[in-house]
Amino acid sequence: MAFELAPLPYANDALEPHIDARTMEIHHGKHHKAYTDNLNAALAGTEWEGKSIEEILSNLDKAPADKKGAIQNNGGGFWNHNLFWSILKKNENGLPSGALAEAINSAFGSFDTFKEAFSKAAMTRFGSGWAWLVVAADGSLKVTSSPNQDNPVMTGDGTPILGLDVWEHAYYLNYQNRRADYVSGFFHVVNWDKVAELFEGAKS
Ligand code: MN3
Repeated sequence: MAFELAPLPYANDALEPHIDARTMEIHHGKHHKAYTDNLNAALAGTEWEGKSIEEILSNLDKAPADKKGAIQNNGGGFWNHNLFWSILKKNENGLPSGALAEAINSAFGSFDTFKEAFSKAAMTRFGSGWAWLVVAADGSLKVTSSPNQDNPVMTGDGTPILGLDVWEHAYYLNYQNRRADYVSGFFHVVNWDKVAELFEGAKS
């Protein structure tokens, strides 16, 4: 069973003005679709066909040598964007609440300090990559970043519950070179209820 590109769970313009409709259309319909198609092509005819994406990403060292690069890049791209679409929603300046808010305060001191650390991870990732909030094996929250389409599932650094795509394709139409403005806009479109749900799932 090949991997499938799921439809966006909202309209292309649902995140405007922070993420524009045209960017969403191309990002999902072209970029994410290409990762999905290329992942399927790389897996076709290998013994990895039919494995879950998490199983694939956490066992890349066992991938067929001639396919490893394609599986890593496109498998990461497939997984990362699935997470990304799921945690986006206009939040009207809403903040995390409940157990997630407590865990953020406990790990970072305050929401603002967390936001600063996450924004710094997004800003200092040179070139293309992602910033992450992960639940580490001991249950604690950590901010990290990775290059290209790599992610913490591959490295065993924890379970991502929030991810920000800082590839230029994610913001260039609307923000051009102003990554800082894109990162700042991102905090208006984080679906904290979904992040809280992922947080609960990662702990159990
Ligand atoms: Mn992308």
